[in-house]
Order: sequence, then structure tokens, then C-alpha cells
Amino acid sequence: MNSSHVSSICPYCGVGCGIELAVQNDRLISVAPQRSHPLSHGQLCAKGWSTAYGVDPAGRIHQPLLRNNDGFETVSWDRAIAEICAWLRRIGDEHGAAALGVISSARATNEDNYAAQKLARAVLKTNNIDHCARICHSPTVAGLQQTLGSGAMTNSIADVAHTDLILVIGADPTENHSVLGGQIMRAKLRGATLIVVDPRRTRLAKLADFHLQLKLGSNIALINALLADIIANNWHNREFIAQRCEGFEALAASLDGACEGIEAVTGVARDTIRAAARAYSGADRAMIMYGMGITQYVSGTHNVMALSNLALVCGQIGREGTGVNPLRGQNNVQGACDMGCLPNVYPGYQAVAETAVREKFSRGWRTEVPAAPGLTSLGMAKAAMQGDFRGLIIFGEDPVVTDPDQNHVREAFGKLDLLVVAELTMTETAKIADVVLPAASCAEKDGTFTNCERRVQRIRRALPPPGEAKADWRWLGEIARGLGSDQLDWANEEAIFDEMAVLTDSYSAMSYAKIDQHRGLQWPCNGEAPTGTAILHRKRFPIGRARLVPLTPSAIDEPADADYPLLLTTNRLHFHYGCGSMTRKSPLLERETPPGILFIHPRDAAALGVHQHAPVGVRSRRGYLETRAMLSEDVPPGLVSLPYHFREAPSNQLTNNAQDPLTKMPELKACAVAVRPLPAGQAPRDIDRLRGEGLVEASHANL
Ligand SMILES: Nc1nc2c(c(=O)[nH]1)N[C@H]1C(S)=C(S)[C@@H](COP(=O)(O)OP(=O)(O)OC[C@H]3O[C@@H](n4cnc5c(=O)[nH]c(N)nc54)[C@H](O)[C@@H]3O)O[C@H]1N2
Ligand SMILES: Nc1nc2c(c(=O)[nH]1)N[C@H]1C(S)=C(S)[C@@H](COP(=O)(O)OP(=O)(O)OC[C@H]3O[C@@H](n4cnc5c(=O)[nH]c(N)nc54)[C@H](O)[C@@H]3O)O[C@H]1N2
Ligand code: SF4
Ligand SMILES: [Mo]
Repeated sequence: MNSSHVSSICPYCGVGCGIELAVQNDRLISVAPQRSHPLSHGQLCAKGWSTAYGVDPAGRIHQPLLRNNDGFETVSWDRAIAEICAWLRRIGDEHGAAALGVISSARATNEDNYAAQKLARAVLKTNNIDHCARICHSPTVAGLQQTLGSGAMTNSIADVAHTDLILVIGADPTENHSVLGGQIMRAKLRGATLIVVDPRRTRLAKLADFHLQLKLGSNIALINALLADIIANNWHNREFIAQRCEGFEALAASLDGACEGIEAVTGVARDTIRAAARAYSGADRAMIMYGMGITQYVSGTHNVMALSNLALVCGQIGREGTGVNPLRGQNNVQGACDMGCLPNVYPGYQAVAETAVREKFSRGWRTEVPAAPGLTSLGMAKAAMQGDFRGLIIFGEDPVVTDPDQNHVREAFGKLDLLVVAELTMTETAKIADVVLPAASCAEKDGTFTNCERRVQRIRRALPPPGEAKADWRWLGEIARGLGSDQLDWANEEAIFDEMAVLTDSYSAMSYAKIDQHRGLQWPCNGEAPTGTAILHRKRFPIGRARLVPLTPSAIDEPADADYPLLLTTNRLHFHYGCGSMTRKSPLLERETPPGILFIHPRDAAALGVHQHAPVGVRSRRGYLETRAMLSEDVPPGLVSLPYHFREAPSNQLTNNAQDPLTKMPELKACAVAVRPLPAGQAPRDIDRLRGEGLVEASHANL
């Protein structure tokens, strides 16, 4: 028997735990934690332990598929690539490069993502390149770039063990960054203060010293009130502000009256706000950790900047155990952003708008690169509706389940001349593609992932891909070649990494050998910091002084009203991940939850005549779904919550596509809905059945 153990990194969340793949006769038989991994120290959460199911050949796509009149036919790679290239040429000739685009994957490697943005820019000649960070932490990238000069986690996971206070706001780390969530629990148990700001009573909220159970979307009002209390009581850090910040006077003046009526606006008691302000500002070292409850709002960028104000005014940044720490979600979302899979920046956040940057990449790649600004992912869908955008290559994303307003997404994709989807399994998006390509999973390719604390780690090929599946950078290279370009002709992953490092200052002193030697390197890792950087902004900010910015609280886009009397928020569950296409292959994870749940407060349930586990219909102005009610006092009255992992009852049937004007982040965390019990004896119908019966269209929303 042929067996081996291969060290790699968990393919789910941004914590980046170390896994060990046990392979026998080219089959992945189990996954266990790396005992001595510097972050996870021999721990994994239920998803990491279940990785073998997520990548198992069962249910994987094994060969390229081409749409025909009856569905899909199996074709050779040559045929699939030839069809794709013919379409790309035709669309480019008739409608110009702006009608083409690529959506890349925060689940795939840095090397795959670098290849994707290079295909878009150097071969297709468009900046239409984006990925799921758009609907995740794009407000972080934009907001912290403006205030601090760098849009990434300022500190390291290891700091949790050395801090005095942790402020978790709009994040649920025991469920979603579970190994880190466990470390936060241990920090609390050793005596650190824990403040949780969340409209739901999360597991950490139950353990916290203060739970500020704010009303949905009232983040800026609450943070401004904290700041007002801090400044009024002289709890701010004058020395830090004088030496390292600008804009304090304007910020302080803008906070006049910030505490008036604050209890009504936020739902949080005045005394609790003051006590939390005192604790945060008075702590020797205090860390802010935040997530989707901050970013997924039309005010997302301003919400992030408000947190930056709070940390700066208290001098809680640039030291161990402090900082503004966005909990980046996907295993490689930090990397996909770093690689320039965003329409406005090249690798290393070098701006497309700057001529010198375009010249640099033009020289580096020996070809002209486009100057016109690119479209965001949701912008591509919008342009498709208008007929201006016609050919889209997507890999490692399932927007039909994960983008807001599902009926709109389906309609927009239906208008494309060409939709290519490269996937592990037949996702809902793959089902409506023209060409489906079989992608290799993380266990079947080499490369790197960059975790939430900017740590670049190696993943390793442990077994061959099933059937004819290929690493994403390889088929991206074949498309380039089919279009007559040798731009993506690399010998292996290391060659891609080395090319990227030459063009990207923050990665410039990294190599595969050095990453192995140091068990991961945190960027910036360059001439000034040859072994990487654990804590950003120690002495100065990349923009010199940090900027304090006055911010006005704003309302959510769609408040509850007589027709839609409840507010809906969407959340995650520990046992499932994203669209569920990988975790739902695991019998262990699948056992834990029914396919769809609506969390509802017992008081609201009683008023509606809904009992525990009763089938319910939920409608918004955009769509309709059916699921089962889970009575829970962890959501306050007036608020219901749906996890977004279940294709049968996808919360994005209901969500609102209203967007943050600065980043186009949709308001995935708040919209108005109506809930009603289904007639006795009627089980929830899944979304395909409801669509078949014509019940999901917006025109039925008022039924
Ligand atoms: N198990 C699991 N883990 C995951 C994922 C997964 O799908 N499953 N996905 C990964 C990804 S892509 C990401 S981005 C991360 C996301 O991780 P988190 O950011 O933790 O994600 P969510 O659970 O969507 O939202 C976090 C919290 O925001 C709260 N919230 C809603 N509105 C507000 C508000 O106005 N203010 C405040 N302060 N809080 C609010 C919600 O109640 C929820 O508890 O998780 C990653 N890890
Ligand atoms: N209502 C609501 N909607 C949300 C959110 C929310 O909180 N509420 N959160 C949003 C957030 S934060 C995010 S990040 C998005 C996530 O949205 P998506 O990125 O669409 O979600 P994932 O489930 O991570 O989908 C990734 C797909 O990648 C495939 N995959 C994994 N590895 C590889 C690989 O190496 N190559 C290829 N080609 N494919 C691979 C998997 O099979 C999976 O189907 O969802 C967003 N949507
Ligand atoms: S915490 Fe995240 S990285 Fe670690 S095992 Fe769980 S899903 Fe994987
Ligand atoms: Mo995310």
C-alpha cells in the first residue's frame, strides 16, 4: 500500500489552521490537525476535521461539460477551451473588452488568483475582475486604506493571548472563526475583559462582561456615543492623537449631541455605553475584532472608519494586543485581494488609475494594459441586465446562492452570451452555465493561501485531481493560449509566485523556501522587513498620520413597515460554510442542522401562531421562500435571522441589493420581511419547486 502524510492549510475560513492530509493509494482517507502549527496548535473545528468529505471525488465534476439542447454533454478540454475562446473573441470583437469579465475565487490559491487578474488585464484587456470580497470585506479595504493607509488586520492572532480587552463587534467567531473563537474564550477565562456588540445573543455575548445588544444597523450611532463619552471624560489618549493622528478637532466637534436619545436609537442602555467606553479606553491593551455585522451595510465603509476612529482616539493601535482587526472570512480572501482581483487595483493595491502603475505592469508583462476602470461583480450583473456585459468566467463562487436578490442574479446571468463556471461540484451557478470546467481542489494542487492576519502559508498537492480536473491557473492559462497569448505559460505554481513577488512590494522578500522555513510569513515582507511583519503601524502609518473622520449615523435602507413588519438579518452556522457545496457533503456536518432554519423570538412566533419547527413562508419585496421556524431568545423580538448556507431555502431570495455608495457592498444584514405559518400539514417547499410553481417572483411578493 502506498501511503503518505502531507502538511497543508484548511480550505475553509480565514484563520488558516494547519491540517495534515493522510493519503492512501491516491485517496484522501482522513484529515487531522497539524500538532505544532503556530496558530492552531493542534486544533481544528468541525469543518476542518471534515475536509476529506469536501474534496472527495464523489459528487465532483470530472470532465468539462458543454451545454446542449438537453442539458450538458461531456467534452474534451480542447473542445471546451476552443468553444470558450471562440465566444470570448466574438464578444470582444462585437462589444469590446468591457463586455467581458472574470470573477475569481477567495477559496483558490494566490497563484490561481494572480493568474485570473492577469488573464483579465493582460489578455482580455479589461479591469472587470472581482471576487466575493466585494460582498464581504470591501468596506474594510476601502475604509482602513483611507484612515490607516492599509486595509488589513493590523495585528496577529497570537495577540489574543496577550491582550487585556477584546471588543467583538458584528462578528460571531465561535461559529465562524472557531479556533480563534476558542482562543477568545480562553482569553476571557484568564481575565481579559470581553465586550460583544451584536443584535443577536451569540455564544460570546453570553460569556461577555458587556453585551451591547444594539438595533440592527445602528453601529455608527453607538460608536459615536462611545467616542463622545471617551472625549467628554478625558479618557482619550492625547499623546497618541497629537503625535500620530490628524483631524481630532473636527471629529470631537462632530460628536456634540452624539449621546442624546442614544438609548432609543441603538436600544443600548446609556450606562452600559458609558461603562463599555470606560473599559475600552482604560485598558492597557485592547483589540477590536469585527466582521460582517459592520461591513454588510449600505454604511459599511463608514462603519469601518468609525471603528478606526475609536481605536485611534484611545491609542489602541500599533502595539501588541491592540489594533483594528477585520476577521477576513475565506481561507484566501486576503490573498485574492492582495493579488489584485479587484477592479481598481493591481497586486499589492497598486491603483489602476495611476499611469506609473499601469506602465510598471505593462513593462513587467510586456503588453498593453487597460486604463478604463473595471466593473465590480454586482456591477457586471447589472451591466448584463442592460446588455452591455456578455461574457463571464467564474471560478470558485456560487453567486446564485450567495449574491443578494437571487431572482435578479438568475435573470442577469440568463442574459449573458457566455457563462463559464469552474467548480468542484455542480453548484446552482454551474447548473445555469454554458461551459462547466472541472477544477482541482486544494488537496490536489500546490500554492499559497494568505490568512486573515496576512500570513502566507503553503498548501501542497497530496493526490491527483479526480478525472480530468485541473488547477485553476492551468485552465486559465489554456484560455490565454487559445486567445494567442503566452502570458500565463508558467512551469509551475512557484514560478507564478516568483513573478508576483517581483511586482508586489509587500510580498517581495517571500519565496516558497522561505515560507516553509518560517512556517508562514506575514506581509509586508520586503527589504525593510525581510522576515515579515506581525504588527502594522508600530511607528508610523503608511499615510504618515492616521486620519480621524467625522461620521454621520445613517439608517438602514429598508426598515420594517406594515406590509413587512419584521427585520431579517442573515448569519452563519458553525457546521456549514458559504453556499454549502463542500460542507454539505459531510454526513457529520449535515446531521447537525436541517436544510434551512428561521430563528424567531418566541413572542413574535406566538403572535403569528408559529410553533417550534413549524413550516413557515418568508417573503420580502424581492422574493419568497419556505423553511422551518426555530424559536430562540437569542434573536430579539422584531428580528428574525436566516443562515445563508441552504440552497433549498436561500436567504438571498429575500435580501436587499441596496449598496454602499463607496464600495457597492449590498446590505446583506438587513431587510424587511413578512413571516406566516404554512397551512397545517404542508411541508416547506424547496426553492426549485416554488420557482416551478411561479411563486418566487417579485410580483408575487404581495400575495
Ligand atoms: N461556519 C462558517 N464559518 C465561516 C463562514 C461560513 O460560511 N460558515 N464564512 C466565512 C466568511 S466568508 C466570512 S466573511 C466570515 C464571517 O464571519 P462573521 O463576520 O462572524 O459573520 P456573520 O455570522 O455573517 O455575521 C456576524 C454577526 O454580525 C451580527 N450583526 C448583524 N447586524 C449587525 C449590526 O448592525 N451591528 C453589529 N455590531 N452586528 C451585527 C450578526 O448577528 C452576526 O452575529 O466567516 C467565515 N467563516
Ligand atoms: N445573505 C447573505 N449572503 C452572503 C453573506 C451573508 O452574510 N449573508 N456573506 C457573503 C460573503 S462574506 C461571502 S465571502 C460570500 C461567499 O460566497 P461564495 O464565494 O460564492 O461562497 P463559497 O461557498 O465559499 O463558494 C465557493 C465555491 O468554491 C468552490 N471551490 C473551493 N475551492 C475551489 C478551488 O480551488 N477552485 C475552484 N474553481 N473552486 C473551488 C466550492 O466548491 C464552492 O462551491 O457570500 C456572501 N453572501
Ligand atoms: S477555524 Fe477555520 S481554518 Fe480553522 S479548522 Fe475551522 S474552518 Fe478551518
Ligand atoms: Mo466572506
